Amino acid sequence: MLALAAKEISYEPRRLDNSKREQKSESFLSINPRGNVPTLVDGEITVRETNAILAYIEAAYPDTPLLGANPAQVAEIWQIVCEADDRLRTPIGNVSRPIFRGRSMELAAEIKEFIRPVYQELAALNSSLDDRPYLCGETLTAADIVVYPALMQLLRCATKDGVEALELKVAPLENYYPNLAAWAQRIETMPGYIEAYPPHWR
Ligand SMILES: N[C@@H](CCC(=O)N[C@@H](CS)C(=O)NCC(=O)O)C(=O)O
Repeated sequence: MLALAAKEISYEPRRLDNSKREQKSESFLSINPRGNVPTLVDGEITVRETNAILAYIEAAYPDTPLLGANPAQVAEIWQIVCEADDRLRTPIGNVSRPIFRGRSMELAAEIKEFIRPVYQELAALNSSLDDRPYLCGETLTAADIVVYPALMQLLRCATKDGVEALELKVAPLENYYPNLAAWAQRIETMPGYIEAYPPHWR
């Protein structure tokens, strides 16, 4: 949704409530047999997988490029997008899952272990913003679009009631990673941001 907002393409959001198993309903499985989100439906085309969706949007709507305007940019952006999968999205999922399931105290030691490699990535991303407003330069790209929700997921779980005791050392973001905090604010002022932010994340 952030990518569509950045390209100023209108869309109709559909939220599926996983707690009601809506992702596994017959009607959704007929669209995406894996029953996961995000899933994009554009006319006759259906695409699943975040990165495939980003690539499709770029190919179908090339104005306002998000995956680079020259080979060097393409390489830099894809590098961050791919690394974000392994080094941010997966470990942050491991940190947030037990917290969102209310098991933060019971699994405190594991959570602290899972978050360790994330600190290193966040420090590197924070430094990369010393001399640029966005992760790959002067404009928003898919790199920002992939990293931002992962970071929000981490902040949402780090600020959940009762989780302060774990001392996850990420919130408030400006205390730990000031460049990332300023960068997040930049993203949050873009047109279409509010509509793209999932309502159940508020
Ligand atoms: N690699 C996929 C991961 C998709 C994914 O795991 N989505 C989660 C929500 S963030 C989901 O739908 N989980 C429910 C399920 O897989 O049953 C992507 O990037 O799109």
